[in-house]
Amino acid sequence: MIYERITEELKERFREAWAVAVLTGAGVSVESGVPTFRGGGSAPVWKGLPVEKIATLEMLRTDPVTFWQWYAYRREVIEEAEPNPAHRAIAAWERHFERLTVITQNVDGLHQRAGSRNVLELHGSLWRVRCMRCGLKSEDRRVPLPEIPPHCPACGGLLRPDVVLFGEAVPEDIFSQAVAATATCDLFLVVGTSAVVYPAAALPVLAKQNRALVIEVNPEATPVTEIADVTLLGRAGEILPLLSPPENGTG
Ligand code: BV8
Ligand code: ZN
Repeated sequence: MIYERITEELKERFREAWAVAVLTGAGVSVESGVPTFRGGGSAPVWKGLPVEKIATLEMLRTDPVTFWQWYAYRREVIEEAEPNPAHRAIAAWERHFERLTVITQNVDGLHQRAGSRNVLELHGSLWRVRCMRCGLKSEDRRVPLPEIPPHCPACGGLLRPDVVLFGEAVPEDIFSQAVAATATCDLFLVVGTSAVVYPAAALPVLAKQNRALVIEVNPEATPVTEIADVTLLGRAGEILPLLSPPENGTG
């Protein structure tokens, strides 16, 4: 059901929720200046390559320079980015609801920077790297990187971002926590995702099956729109603050 605006009844139902899960995608970071991946289709993200091509092990192996140029570029953009009102609204909601779980497909760390504490990073983090030879995993916030592609300080092996590339499994423990939060929430928000990437895109369906109230926030319709109870067409940075319960808990 596509709503053009937020009704008092919707705000009431939102406020009354007990356990909330929020699935976010690249759209929640657009107003922080971080580009999305598809813009509705399968837009090229780097040198004419779509994300499905460049965010793969095959690309990392065959052309590590191009692969890492894209990730280095994103690290530079994200380092400059600030959490926007959408990230901050979601962080504030942690104080209002009994339980709130952020399930994000984003690797930018902006939810944590906005103050969210309960964040499940389904696709990993751009700020962690992993050595492909010795497996050493570490936080790496160097911008710019000293070399492209970067190498392991311990063994000199090739580093990769600690993200889930296409064809790789989402970490089992993280995904099972996301499934548990989705299956037990009474309010499921889907914010800023084109909902085409699995297994994340299966979560709104699971929320619906568990009879949660499913609210989508996106300027465009997506596959979730068909199953959502309410789709609020608009930008997350504008809409989420309007949904927020009053901070002082009254009303
Ligand atoms: C796997 C890397 C198997 C990190 C990414 C069925 C079942 C299982 C798998 C598949 C399946 N069918 C196909 C697959 C394969 C594949 C897949 O889903 N392909 C798709 C394209 C069809 N899935 C996988 O490969 C997954 N792995 O299944 O492995 C396996 C299983 C067991 C054991 C071994 C192997 C891995 C998926 C993760 C891939 N990695 N990224 C990184 O560098 O970021 S996914 C990539 O797309 C991004 O990371 C991003 O997280 C993700 C989703 O994109 P969105 O976040 O939705 O962004 P997008 O640009 O698409 O949309 C933005 C939206 O925002 C738009 O709707 C726009 O309207 C909206 N918007 C714009 N402005 C605003 C806004 N919204 C609000 N406010 C605004 N202002
Ligand atoms: Zn190493």
